[in-house]
Amino acid sequence: MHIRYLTAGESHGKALTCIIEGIPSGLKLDIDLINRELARRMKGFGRGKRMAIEKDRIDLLSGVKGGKTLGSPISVMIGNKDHKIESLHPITSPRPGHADLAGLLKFASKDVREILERASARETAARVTVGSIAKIMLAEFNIDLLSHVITIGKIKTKKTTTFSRIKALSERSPVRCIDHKASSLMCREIKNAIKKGDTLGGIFEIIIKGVPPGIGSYTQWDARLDGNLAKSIMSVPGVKGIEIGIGFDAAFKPGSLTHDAIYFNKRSHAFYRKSNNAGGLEGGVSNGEDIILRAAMKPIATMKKPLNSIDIITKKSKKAQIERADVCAVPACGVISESMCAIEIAKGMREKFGGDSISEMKRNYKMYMKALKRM
Ligand code: EPS
Repeated sequence: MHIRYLTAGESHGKALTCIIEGIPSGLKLDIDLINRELARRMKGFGRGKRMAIEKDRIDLLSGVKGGKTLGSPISVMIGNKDHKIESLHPITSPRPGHADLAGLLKFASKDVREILERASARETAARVTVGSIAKIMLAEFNIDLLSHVITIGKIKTKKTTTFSRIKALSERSPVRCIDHKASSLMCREIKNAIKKGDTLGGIFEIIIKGVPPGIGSYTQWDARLDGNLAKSIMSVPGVKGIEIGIGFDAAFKPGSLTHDAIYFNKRSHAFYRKSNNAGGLEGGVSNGEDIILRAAMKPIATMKKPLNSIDIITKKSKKAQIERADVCAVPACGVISESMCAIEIAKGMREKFGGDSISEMKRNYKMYMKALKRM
């Protein structure tokens, strides 16, 4: 069965919920791991006061017995402590850069509140829940994902190291940046933005390790893994750009300096590359190398020093609404995008290896991996 999921819930409603279908039976769901992932999403220097109010934890409603998945739909709830949607005042000045104005026009509304409640990035807590379940399934196949921050505002890091070092170092940094010096400069940039009533964006990278060759397909446009990963990251609030491997740089290089020459290791009977400019994806299919993606997040649209807007009732000029919000959420955006990628890889793995139970799926996976060695 294919993996599909839906989320529901408003930012200040009773709860966020999600239903996930297509997770095989017999998978041990580590609730603490899911809650830890939710806590990772809430972290990062520059996040707003809401993060101090909430303590996101899941309430598992269905699809699990004795700690293991049943193969039936899994439904989950995350309660909102700041549940006050019915008592919140109406808002009439849309924030440029947010869904406010487009949403008002689309849904024939005169209250921005009716738009922002669902458009808020709070919804991503439900997506991280789905992503954590996907990660638990992927761990059965030794597939692991990480995210780390490369730029915030004008501060950049160029440092890179091994997967496990990046994973450990990014968790220790307040902005998920592996470079200690850049990390403190990024915090300083965020502090300056707070002082100015402004906000900041940045770039983060996702690395996915252990994906076998052959996930995704070029045989149909919507089966391409590169397209599906890009779409899933682009759907995270605030993301404005995405690249895979060397991405936009490939446009400036000749083919001879772009494509990754193919080698064969006789001892391990495996193909390999000495470079990974393709970011692990060729023809929309995983090629066995690490999958590498980078995404650009725009600065948060809610600002303490707001831009000009129009009161939608009087049509007179008015400053955009000031709301409690983050000043910089690039680290969180990386964590959410990890989850989005985990879901897409999990979907691809389910399509390739099928099965109804995790043991059947693993059996199919092992046979495929064995067959690759005989090629
Ligand atoms: C968020 C919860 C929201 C915002 C933020 C993300 O809570 P509140 O609006 O009550 O402060 O802090 O949302 C936005 C930045 C946005 O633009 O929508 C969360 O849980 O991630």
